[in-house]
Amino acid sequence: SSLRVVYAFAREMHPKTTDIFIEYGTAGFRTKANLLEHVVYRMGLLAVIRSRCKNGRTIGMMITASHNLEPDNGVKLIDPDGEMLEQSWEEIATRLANVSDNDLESTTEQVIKQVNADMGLKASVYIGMDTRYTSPRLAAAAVHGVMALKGTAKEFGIVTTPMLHFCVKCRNDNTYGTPTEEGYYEKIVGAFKNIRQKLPVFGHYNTTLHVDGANGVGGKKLNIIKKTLDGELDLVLYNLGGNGGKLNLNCGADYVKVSQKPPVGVEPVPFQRVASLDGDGDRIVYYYVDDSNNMCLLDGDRIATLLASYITESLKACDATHLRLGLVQTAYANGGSTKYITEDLKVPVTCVKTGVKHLHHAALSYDIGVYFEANGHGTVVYSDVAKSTIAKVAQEGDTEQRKAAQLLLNFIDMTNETVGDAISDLFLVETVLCARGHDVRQWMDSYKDLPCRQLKVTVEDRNAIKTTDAERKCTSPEALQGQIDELVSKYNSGRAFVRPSGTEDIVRVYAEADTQDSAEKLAAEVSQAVF
Ligand code: NG1
Ligand code: ZN
Repeated sequence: SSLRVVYAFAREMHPKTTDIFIEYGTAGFRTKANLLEHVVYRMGLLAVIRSRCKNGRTIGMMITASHNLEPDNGVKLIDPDGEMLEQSWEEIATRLANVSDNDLESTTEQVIKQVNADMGLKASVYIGMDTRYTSPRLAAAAVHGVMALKGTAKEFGIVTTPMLHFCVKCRNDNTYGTPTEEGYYEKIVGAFKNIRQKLPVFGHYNTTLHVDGANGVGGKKLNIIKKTLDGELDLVLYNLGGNGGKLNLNCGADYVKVSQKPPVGVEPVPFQRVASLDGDGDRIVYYYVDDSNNMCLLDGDRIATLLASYITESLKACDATHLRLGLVQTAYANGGSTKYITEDLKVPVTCVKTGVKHLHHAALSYDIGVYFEANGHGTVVYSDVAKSTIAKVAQEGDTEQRKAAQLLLNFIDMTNETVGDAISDLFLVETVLCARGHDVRQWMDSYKDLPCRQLKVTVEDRNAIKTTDAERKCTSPEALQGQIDELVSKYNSGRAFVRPSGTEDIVRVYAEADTQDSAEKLAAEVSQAVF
């Protein structure tokens, strides 16, 4: 059959050169770039099968390893509504990625049967990549995979991960926008410009924003956007990938969040507002240094509370408080933020397992769901009921209500609801700070974070660690949770947990306590217990 030729081609062009088992984890497949070519080719095959299962709707494939260093790369699939690949397909992806070249043909046939794909249908796959030097080669393997099963591949070249999610969503639902990079700017940046016409700059808000681009794609795209802004926001960009700057090395959102240090390349100026993106533009954290050069981090928890409190106020102004707003966090959320959300904002909180797909899913159960990982990955999702309610107020409310509702509609347009998006989140944060006339200190004043520390521990088999209760409790090895409880009990406001990373071959340890010293000590002691 013609498929025979396809599999022979795969063996020749994209052979499996490693026996190392690879798993579709928290963020797709991610490992050293030179171990990925056959995996990406096979994901091209799978994307076509998935598209046919979805009646020919478009599927996305993003080549990126996000915040990992340059030698790594990865691939993840995007479902038709712009969401992460449905969880039940992760096992299928893992199976297809790991079979030998000889078994690729029979396994592919099995998968097609299992998912009941009609291979006579058309299939469409959108492919994007980050700035890594290994990405073009992998994107080519993706195209080969798609073509092998007679799907149509469209390459977007270098785009942020959220831009590709956006384009996939638009392609399958044209009410959401135009499925191009320009369409993305039009909707998101356009909404920001609209809002700025309605909100005068006042108070302590300053239109200058400094941004660390992690030497990745996000900074490059902001550089394009910067040229279209007209005083609404003055972007000063750093770490754009030139001058030998290395991707994510001592810069970017993950570095800033985990090390709690400013990135290289950005001069620390007291109380200057800085945003730091990650390598593929789906995460953002803010920070400033105070006059004693202390690092003050405004992380994902901080962004989530800012957005949730602003939307709550807007709903009041629209007289639409019956819409249920909720916030979704993970175990990494700072205890200080959770307390503030429940006790002061009086917004319900759900805690779920690490990984945006879990947060996104939980957020959908509210009329308006705000979700953020502490590391700065998150967004807001609005149900159809929420959107139509607000749209109705914008038409039929009294003058003040109409004004508030129109502003909120622009705010919704500015939101990339498909997935956490550093660029969209940046505009959301800037809008709230501007609306309130706030600077970074006033933003920071809303609540106090508990001092915390995250550590990585290398162990022989990280998957020996099993967890439950949204990863806050450890069930295996059996004695470990008892040891952690005992260590935690020695500290005021102590909390700690461990879990195997889904993206690196390590175990992550998190600890918080009433002082930085105690948090450091607790994290070190728990690491000892793991090791
Ligand atoms: P792992 O490596 O599973 O902890 C990390 C982040 C996740 C998520 C993914 C994907 C932490 C503690 N973990 O997952 O939140 O963003 O990467 O990028 O930040
Ligand atoms: Zn990322």
